[in-house]
Amino acid sequence: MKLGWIGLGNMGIPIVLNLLKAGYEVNVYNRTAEKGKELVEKGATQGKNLQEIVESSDVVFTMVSDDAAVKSLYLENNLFGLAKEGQVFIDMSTVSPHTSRELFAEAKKFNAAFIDAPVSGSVQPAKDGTLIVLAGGEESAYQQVKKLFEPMSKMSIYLGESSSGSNAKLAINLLLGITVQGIAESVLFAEKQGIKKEDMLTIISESAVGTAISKMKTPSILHNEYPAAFALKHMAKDLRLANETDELLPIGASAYETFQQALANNLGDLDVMAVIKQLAN
Ligand code: NA7
Repeated sequence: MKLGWIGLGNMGIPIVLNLLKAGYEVNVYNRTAEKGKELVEKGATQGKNLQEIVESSDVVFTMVSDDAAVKSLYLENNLFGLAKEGQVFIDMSTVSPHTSRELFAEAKKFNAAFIDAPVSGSVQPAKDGTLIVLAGGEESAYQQVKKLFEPMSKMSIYLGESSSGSNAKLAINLLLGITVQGIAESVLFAEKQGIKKEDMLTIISESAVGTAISKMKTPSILHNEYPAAFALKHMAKDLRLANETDELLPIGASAYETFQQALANNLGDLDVMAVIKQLAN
């Protein structure tokens, strides 16, 4: 199966590397072409334009930043208009469920299939091939392509009609945002009561509410350094998309507010855990 891949950001590059390692032929494209260099060295081909990607591929993946980027690809550049009968397009970007449904309907007009398949997991799981793929769309299309998710993930899950993947992604990242804010609040509260950060972080990680995330973020909090593993701006985006559904419950609504404030305070390019800087203010 020949694959086309559009979008070589922090997530796209390691995922394509895993597809290449698994033996797939991948033709890549990125708005900023230089980012394809490493992949070409590892065996990918690089398409000159979007048309070349769609025409040379059986299945086309997109993984770009947000709704505007996805719409620019699919609608302004009319990707589906270039499609072969029955061609499958998989969007792995995190976008609003509304956008996923809009693109599903657009694909239908051109007899193409569209799957929303965002992932749970950031750059390290992308490198390790241990993402979780959350898929929505027609089940027959999912069955046709689900093997392609194996090199990049520990599991893929078909969740139902179009936008189910996007909805599940917002739900899991809602929990991530709440959890990260919760860790920050616990540490800051404890500190105010005279408990050392390192002691509190040990207690959290060893307790019943200790999670992979609390262990993973402990060094950052201790050193007060937040290089982005998952950028705060992406979390702020995901919480904004969840908020746009008007269905956030109290803690989620509060996390939404906190992350928007952190974004306004220029913390967006730091790691999601830098929300602690916002709360410490
Ligand atoms: P990055 O590292 O910020 O990369 C974003 C990618 O999206 C990058 O390839 C960009 O191309 C591309 N992009 C952004 N806007 C456009 C437009 N308008 N047209 C075409 N391509 C565009 O994001 P991640 O890889 O970390 O994340 C990808 C998704 O997964 C995102 O939805 C996250 O929330 C989860 P560039 O290199 O700037 O030319």
